[in-house]
Amino acid sequence: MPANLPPEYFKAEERYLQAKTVEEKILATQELIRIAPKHKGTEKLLKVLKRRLAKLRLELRKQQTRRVGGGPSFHVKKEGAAQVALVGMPNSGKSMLLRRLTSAQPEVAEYPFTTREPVPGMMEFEDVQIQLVEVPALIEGSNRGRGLGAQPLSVARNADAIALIVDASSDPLEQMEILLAELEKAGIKLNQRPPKLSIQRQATGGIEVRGIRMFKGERSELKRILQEQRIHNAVVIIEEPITAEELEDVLDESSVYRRAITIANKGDMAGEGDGFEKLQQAYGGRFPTILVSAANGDNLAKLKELIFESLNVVRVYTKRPDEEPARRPLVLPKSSTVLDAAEAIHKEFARDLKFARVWGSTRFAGQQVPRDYVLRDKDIVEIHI
Ligand SMILES: Nc1nc2c(ncn2[C@@H]2O[C@H](COP(=O)(O)OP(=O)(O)OP(=O)(O)O)[C@@H](O)[C@H]2O)c(=O)[nH]1
Ligand SMILES: [Mg+2]
Repeated sequence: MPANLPPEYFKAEERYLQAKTVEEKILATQELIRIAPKHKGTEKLLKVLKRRLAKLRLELRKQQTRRVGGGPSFHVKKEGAAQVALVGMPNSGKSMLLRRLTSAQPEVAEYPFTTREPVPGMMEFEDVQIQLVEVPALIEGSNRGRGLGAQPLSVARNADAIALIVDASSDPLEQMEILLAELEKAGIKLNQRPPKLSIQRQATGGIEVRGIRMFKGERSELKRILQEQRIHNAVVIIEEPITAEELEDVLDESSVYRRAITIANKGDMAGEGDGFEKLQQAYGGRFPTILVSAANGDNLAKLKELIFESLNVVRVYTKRPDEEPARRPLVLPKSSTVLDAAEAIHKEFARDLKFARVWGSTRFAGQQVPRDYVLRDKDIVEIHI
């Protein structure tokens, strides 16, 4: 069967051939996979592309480990409780914000692309440290190598959460649309969650599927997708409706799911009708949005709080019986249990855990709780082994 590839496909292929870095090759290959029509005639092609993508990812991982401690790199080593990428178009004020929120001192200037490499800085929020990284500017077409190329996107992809920065004084809605389109093309999904699905690999027994009714496609297609990922023996549990495409996305890791907020900067210059309201209306439901000014400091305390909230974590102070609680909290994903906290300290702690006492979210101070007790922000937990 002929593949009937659309003209965009050949353009993307050209970009792949021109790509100089592994990151750019990855993005181009992802785009090829997205563009290629999905039918019998393109099955082989898709297989080749996916294999190429897997190889490129491996290469990138190797490069990144090699680069640690080496020369200049786009990969920013994570420090602190989490890494948040500041992503925006040129001149939106990313550097000025970073200077305000951390002790980093990137150059601030009125010409575009002042920042050409990612700049990390540590933000203190109460008793946690959150790493912010200014990502070099995105523009329409970054994904295809325009502007500073696709490397900024790979930095964003690597962060734990994303802050979208727009200039509130010049059509923030349009900037937002461009940013979202670029991130989407790079497979970065914001404030969405991956479909609920679990795959338990087995040594033998072929493929067993539970919840097949929720797969919106042919059974043979499901098999093909699993085989392409070299999954031959597994129990697949589908817990909510999923299409073939979504399944492919989840499996080939081309999609990452990140939490995100919107920071509308230059609030000092934004007048009525400059578009902040429209931005709120269009995207406020999907992204917590805040109007700030890096120049005069407006709303920055609130912003720090919003950044912390965007991480969806809790702080937990562990203690031993008859001792004071730790000064620095453990930072754990929301809905972590006592057992998760014990595990974060040490594997053995988790293994030997008998019970815990909690101060904070419990009805009584120091109440005894079981190991599956869900901890809340600022709980103190005393582990008994
Ligand atoms: N009025 C006003 N100007 C700002 C604010 N934040 C930044 N600027 C100005 O906007 C320009 C760009 O600021 P930068 O912080 O360099 O912007 P950037 O997003 O880092 O730019 P690139 O690194 O080039 O992508 C500078 O002239 C800043 O003085 C703000 O809150 N209010
Ligand atoms: Mg900058």
